[in-house]
Amino acid sequence: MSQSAPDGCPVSNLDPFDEAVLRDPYVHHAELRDAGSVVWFDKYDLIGMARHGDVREALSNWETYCSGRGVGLTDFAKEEPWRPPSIILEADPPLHTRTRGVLSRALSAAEIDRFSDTFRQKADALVSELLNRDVEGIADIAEAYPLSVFPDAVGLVSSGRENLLPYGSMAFNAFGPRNALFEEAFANAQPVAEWIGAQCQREALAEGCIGRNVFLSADDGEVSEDEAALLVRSLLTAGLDTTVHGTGAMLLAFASHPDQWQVLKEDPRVIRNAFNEVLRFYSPVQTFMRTTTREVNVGEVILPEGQKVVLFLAAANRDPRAWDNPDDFDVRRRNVGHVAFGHGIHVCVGQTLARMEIQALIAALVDRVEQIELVGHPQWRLNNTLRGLSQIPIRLRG
Ligand code: OVM
Repeated sequence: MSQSAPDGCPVSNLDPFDEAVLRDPYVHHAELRDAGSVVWFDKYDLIGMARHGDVREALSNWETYCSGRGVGLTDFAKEEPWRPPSIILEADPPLHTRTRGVLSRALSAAEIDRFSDTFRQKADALVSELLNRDVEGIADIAEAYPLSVFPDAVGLVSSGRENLLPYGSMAFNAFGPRNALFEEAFANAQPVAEWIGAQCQREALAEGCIGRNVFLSADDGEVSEDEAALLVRSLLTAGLDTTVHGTGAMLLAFASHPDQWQVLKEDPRVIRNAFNEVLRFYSPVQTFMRTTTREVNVGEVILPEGQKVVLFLAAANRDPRAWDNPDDFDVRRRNVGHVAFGHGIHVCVGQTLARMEIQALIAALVDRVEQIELVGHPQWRLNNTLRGLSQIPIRLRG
């Protein structure tokens, strides 16, 4: 575009948001890792990092790699964001420290535990209903199950919940360039964003639920009423498409690795590690970006201040420098250190809820299902940030 690569920096002509790349990223991720610690994307004046060690370092060093200028391609210091910035995701300390504290409390293990029995009951009921039938794994499970538990846990009204997935799709596409995927996601943006905005108000949320409880921090004076509403917006943005993609990835992983399903059947204590392996292996959130706050040396290359850096979480999670046989899906492997939930001060604040949801579903499946059988071809659903399926025809063989 206009800038040029920093001295000594390998250059890539790849468009990481090209549909062919999003569909089949692995060969490109390997090339990026092998090119060096950093790579320059000519098309976007963008630096990329794909090695596990470098991605972890950038995620750890929030003072140098900030989030307040946005965690997508748009530099909030230079261009208008598509919506008022998130005050947790797209913020740095000290603001982030305050808002993170509020959502940490609303999403603490003690709060989330209250939903544990309900999640398991919903999962058991769904599995019973679908057992030994041909099912469309994404619509019937990966979307249906999170939609049956998450909106209730947040405290949303019933009508209009169909806006949640389109809004998540908008938000995650908006981290990328203004390409066809972005345009498609935003084709009907206004009514979707309007509904979301209305559900973020205190009065819209059921008493005692996670969303409403965010406003307890407004009562305490920790955040303003408007800030509490923005934090509920974060829950609604980040809480559903992610678990849908995580659930879809779980189905794909076990449908294509039946031996690994047998490991779970034999020892359900492996479920937690297995879900981490699903996340490492598929990385539903493929990338997040940062912006440098100062000049910084990465190996031999000097990045200037104000440089956008895309962190390839998915590439880090399969970096052979960090993992033995990274392309093997192995539910027993030691997978701590994967960056599918990020790392550092911005590491997913909702992961306890996400884990409880999906592990309850896996446990229900392990109880009743001998094999998750693939009975047709999975179809990818492309998004500038998320990688997942639109369809996976399966049979839950009991
Ligand atoms: C937010 C948020 C947080 C995490 C992920 C995300 C769209 C959004 O605070 O709105 O993805």
